[in-house]
Amino acid sequence: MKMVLRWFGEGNDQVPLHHMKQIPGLEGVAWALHDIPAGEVWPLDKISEIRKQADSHGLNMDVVESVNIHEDIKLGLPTRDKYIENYRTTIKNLASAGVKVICYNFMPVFDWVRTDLYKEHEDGSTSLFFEKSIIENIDPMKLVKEISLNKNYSMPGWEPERLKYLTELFKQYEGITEEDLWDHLQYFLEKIIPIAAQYDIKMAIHPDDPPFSVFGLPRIMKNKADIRRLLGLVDNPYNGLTLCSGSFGVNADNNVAEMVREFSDRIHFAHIRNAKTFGNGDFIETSHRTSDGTIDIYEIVKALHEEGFTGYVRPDHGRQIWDEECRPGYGFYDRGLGIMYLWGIWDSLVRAGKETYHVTN
Ligand code: DNO
Ligand code: MN
Repeated sequence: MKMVLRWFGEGNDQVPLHHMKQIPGLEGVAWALHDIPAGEVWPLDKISEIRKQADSHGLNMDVVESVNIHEDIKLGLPTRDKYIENYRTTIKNLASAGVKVICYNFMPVFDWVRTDLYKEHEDGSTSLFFEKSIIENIDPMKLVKEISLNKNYSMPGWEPERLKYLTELFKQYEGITEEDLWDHLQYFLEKIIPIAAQYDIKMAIHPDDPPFSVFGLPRIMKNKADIRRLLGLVDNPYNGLTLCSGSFGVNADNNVAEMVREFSDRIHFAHIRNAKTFGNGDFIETSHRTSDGTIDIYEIVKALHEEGFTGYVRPDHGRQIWDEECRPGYGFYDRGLGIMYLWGIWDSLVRAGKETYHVTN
């Protein structure tokens, strides 16, 4: 596996690249042009600027996370063709900088959703927390108002500049079913995958986080059956998956290690993180260690190893520890610890494999 770390860009990330480079075995960054609005073309000069920054620190920029999809594409509006054309141009531009994988998601309106960004653990660390009953009882429009008053909420999708569009967006999604969303995803992929294949960039959809509907919005990337359907929409290796253990794994019916075994040849990128579930839909993100959460990280890494996985991996969200100032979910210290845990499992599997080989041969 090739280890990368999410990087929000110079001036936008609290961690300088030279610190990232000090993490053992880190090969690259999963980056994005966060200032380019969804739907617009990513310009070549900005991409080559990233190339220079990454190169000068000996890191690759093979993985982009994410090129976000304009809502008109998810909604299936006539204007989608223009945005899809822009997406195709962005793919070509990214190919010229050597990008290999594009992670994206097809979640309406929001990316990940949580109810507390700083939930305290017994040891004083904090992490992202999801309380299902709160989400079920929230009137999203009321929340929009509250956030507009106290501009202090930093979850993806709820950015202050986006609040004024949220009311309208919710209206637009009224009557859009999961089947509609599938049709819109198929339409998108049929236009995108041929160009991705031509330019040798693998598309890797990220699952819904959490893997169930929120605020009555349709969500279609929640479990094994959904992945099978996705891969069949356009049956081409360039149409693949970002296997996010923490997104799928908070539904106890999703056995993430089994998913790895079934879909390994179409997993282009893996996000690995743990969470502790409480059986009622609530969950809290924990350290990566298997015994700290409910998701069997050891089994997932073992499955990747046994499948001969050579794709990209990153530790996903981490806790906020050691009083670090960072964006929620993206503490450097805990993600660094996470990487070392993943390497620990991986290296011992590699070693055990070699030793077995010596014994039997
Ligand atoms: C959480 C993160 C996501 C991811 C996007 C990709 O699990 O990995 O926010 O970056 O969904 O589009
Ligand atoms: Mn993820």
